[in-house]
Amino acid sequence: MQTKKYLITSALPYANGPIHFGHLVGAYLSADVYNRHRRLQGHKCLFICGSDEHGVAIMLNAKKAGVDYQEYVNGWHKEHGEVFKKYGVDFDFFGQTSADYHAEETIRWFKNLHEKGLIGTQDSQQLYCNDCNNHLPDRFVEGICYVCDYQHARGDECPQCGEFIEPAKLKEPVCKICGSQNIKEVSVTQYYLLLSKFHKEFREWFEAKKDSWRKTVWPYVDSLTKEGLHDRAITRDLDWGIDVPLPNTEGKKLYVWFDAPIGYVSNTKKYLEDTNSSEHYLKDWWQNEDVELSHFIGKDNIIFHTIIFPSMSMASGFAKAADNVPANQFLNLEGEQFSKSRGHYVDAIEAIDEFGQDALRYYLLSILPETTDSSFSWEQFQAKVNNELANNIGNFLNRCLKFTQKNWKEGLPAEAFKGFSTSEMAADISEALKEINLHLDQQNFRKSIERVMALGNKANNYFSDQAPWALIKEDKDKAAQVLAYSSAYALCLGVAFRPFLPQLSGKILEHFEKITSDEWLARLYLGEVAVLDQIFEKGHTLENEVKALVPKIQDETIKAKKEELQKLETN
Ligand code: B3M
Ligand code: ZN
Repeated sequence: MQTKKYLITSALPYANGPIHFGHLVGAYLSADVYNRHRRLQGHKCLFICGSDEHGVAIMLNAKKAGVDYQEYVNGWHKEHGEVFKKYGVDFDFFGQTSADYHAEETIRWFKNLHEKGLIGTQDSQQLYCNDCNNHLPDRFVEGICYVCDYQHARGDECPQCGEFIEPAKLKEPVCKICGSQNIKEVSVTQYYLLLSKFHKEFREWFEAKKDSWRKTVWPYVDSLTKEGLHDRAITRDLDWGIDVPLPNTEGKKLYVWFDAPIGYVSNTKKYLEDTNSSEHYLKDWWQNEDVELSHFIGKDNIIFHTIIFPSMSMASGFAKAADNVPANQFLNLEGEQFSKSRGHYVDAIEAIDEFGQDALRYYLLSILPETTDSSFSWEQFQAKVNNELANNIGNFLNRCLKFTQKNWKEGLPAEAFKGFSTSEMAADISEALKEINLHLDQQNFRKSIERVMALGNKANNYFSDQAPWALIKEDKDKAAQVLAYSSAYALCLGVAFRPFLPQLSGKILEHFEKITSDEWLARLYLGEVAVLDQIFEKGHTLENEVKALVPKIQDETIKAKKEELQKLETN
């Protein structure tokens, strides 16, 4: 197979609060699976993320917490890094947008676009608090929405009707910094990204994506951009953020959404430097047309990743525009939106410490909101983990490995494996592995994990149908063959699980460590079952102790989880 390069990004999480399941399924788990998958196929990948550390929401929360901005974002950056590690989301680099290297890269982009005439000034009416003397952009002000009358519309958008808000039009505005209603309108000059000038180039690029992008993404962006592109204010009067790199702009910072996506690029640069790579972040990656670039995001980030950042990239020439933007829909919790403030919320760290990576990755991947919103439910979590992962996969592996170890201490002989690689069963496995590859190539994650589970189901049925525990009493050689075939099946399952459940896969593959090589496993991953002949050439002995691979979740545990959630909600 021809090797390619893949640049994979996950939305930079705001360093502003805990990561929950909604985030994990939105932008991180599928990206991680895709990254592992492309590497297993032998391609060269970079998986880049980092904390998004500017913006008004962060400033408000840091003020509330009584710590300075840098200390505040550093705290969340550290915690998020730990969460990703626990969930096995294995970025090559997880940087910070408050770092100097990021400001440096962002300034290069700003200056370039400014020189090209794609950034210019416009005057607009903004709000200013007379009591605390702050400009009130974005979330610094709340008021009644002039479209739908919602009470808590913000200075940037109305969370109820989704309207893009002109702050000066908000009814009864309140300062979110000091609570004052003593607010005046001021005329302010800001810098704008003049996207309206880039419409033609944008559409040329965008229209070519029609057939390859998700049906939840392309038509939406199409409707937003058919007629024209809106110019966007990209500066704010704030004291936290990257300084506007032009004379006479004191007190002005770049808007968080201008610098955040550039974080993908700056973090790549920093990563290559830190690892003493001979590669150049632009020439070898971001400007390299042979690289496939995918942005993994939740649906609320579509506009910036499909319109604004691609336009900035193409106009500056600093980066290629995305090849794919596999945006996910939302995940709810027991049918309702996650909400930390209402207590409708699950602590992702507590959950993984209690249930482990395999159970949570499995369940979250199986309910990935790829085409429609989906919902996390504790009961369904238990049912899926117990019935599918434990009873089906875990049960098969346990039975197969334990039975082998007990009855063939000296190992299964080579003859017992003869014929497997050319059997119908092996052909079936090969087909499944190839299909899994294809689904993953196309970023269809739910279909791919369903296919792995179907493979596991077949293995379990084969084992039950052959009933080796009875067979061994009549014909030990025949029983040896059943166990050899089952072991080969187990190895294939271990390989199939690699991108999805790296821990479970590792525990399976450990039992075959002595007889497999990376190259053989890589070929098997692609569906080349002939390699099994080489792997089992001398038979197979299980040397390590066989432990239960997938623990079941007890009813009481789930009951406790549901009660905990209710308690939090009523508090
Ligand atoms: N931080 C929004 C979010 O976390 C934003 C993404 C930036 S990606 C460049 O939902
Ligand atoms: Zn105020």
